[in-house]
Amino acid sequence: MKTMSDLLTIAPEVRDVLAAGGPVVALESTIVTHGMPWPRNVETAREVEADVRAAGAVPATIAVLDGAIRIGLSGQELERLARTDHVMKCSRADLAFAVATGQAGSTTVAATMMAAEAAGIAVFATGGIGGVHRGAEQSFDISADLDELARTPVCVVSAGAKALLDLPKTLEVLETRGVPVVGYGTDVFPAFWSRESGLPAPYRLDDPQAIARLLATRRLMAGHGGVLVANPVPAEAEIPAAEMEGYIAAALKEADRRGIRAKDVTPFVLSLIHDLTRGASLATNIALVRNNARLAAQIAVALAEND
Ligand code: PSU
Repeated sequence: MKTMSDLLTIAPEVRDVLAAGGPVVALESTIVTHGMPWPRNVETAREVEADVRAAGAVPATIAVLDGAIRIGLSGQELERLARTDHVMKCSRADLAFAVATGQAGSTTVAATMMAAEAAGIAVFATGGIGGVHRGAEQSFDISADLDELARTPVCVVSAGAKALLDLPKTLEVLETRGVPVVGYGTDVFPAFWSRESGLPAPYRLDDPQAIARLLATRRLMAGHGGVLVANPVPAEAEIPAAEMEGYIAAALKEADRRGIRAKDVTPFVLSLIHDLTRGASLATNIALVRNNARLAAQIAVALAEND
């Protein structure tokens, strides 16, 4: 019987490390195609892969190319994705479509979790997850990332959820859907560009070994889903929440005025905030992604040592 594994093309290095039970970190590609401008997108993707290696794990950037879900990309493939306009942003709803039609697709947190699970990768680093959008009571716009965290057993290392979202409602949905949310070295849920959202983090753990123990424990529970690790951006790179809020409000207003909806909202707002902050938000975004990649690698190493 064929399964999702048959749709995967796993890079030889990643396959070998997985077969030996070694540490691998999954990385998403929507941040490359829809989250950052060229050429900082490809430069960051390379830096993030190097950060994972420096911490002792193997990176596996995930995307759809030529009708296959690719687990681990070459430098050239990464560049092709980063340069190409009109790459499909693939969430859960889009992944099969991109594969079946042979279109190039980048994977969001949700789709990267699906692919990572099928490949046997337990730890994944991103920037910030999608969540409940502001005004969701009208628009019903809730990221598929939350449902995926509820169902798919992968640990997602993030700087929280993007601050352009409704963070209290995002935490509420995570709790309802049974997703453990762990602040890394903090009692406060971070807000992506800012270290603090003002909301309590449901749990706190202070070292990668403790997170690995949580993952190993949860793995024993049937039907369990993912774990969200919320890792605050390094202090020297943060933009305080009070300062960000003005830019976020202005960008959301402009998105609404232009009728931007659904999966186009996040990329549009990120890019406008980049312009409004004259590039400062991008520098912060890069710092937090790299910080998450390092922590994810440490967790993957601790998990491999546990097994
Ligand atoms: N982290 C970033 N930049 C991004 C993303 C994460 O620093 O662009 C992407 C992830 O792929 C995440 C997506 O799944 O944004 C959320 O999109 P939406 O709000 O449309 O679900």
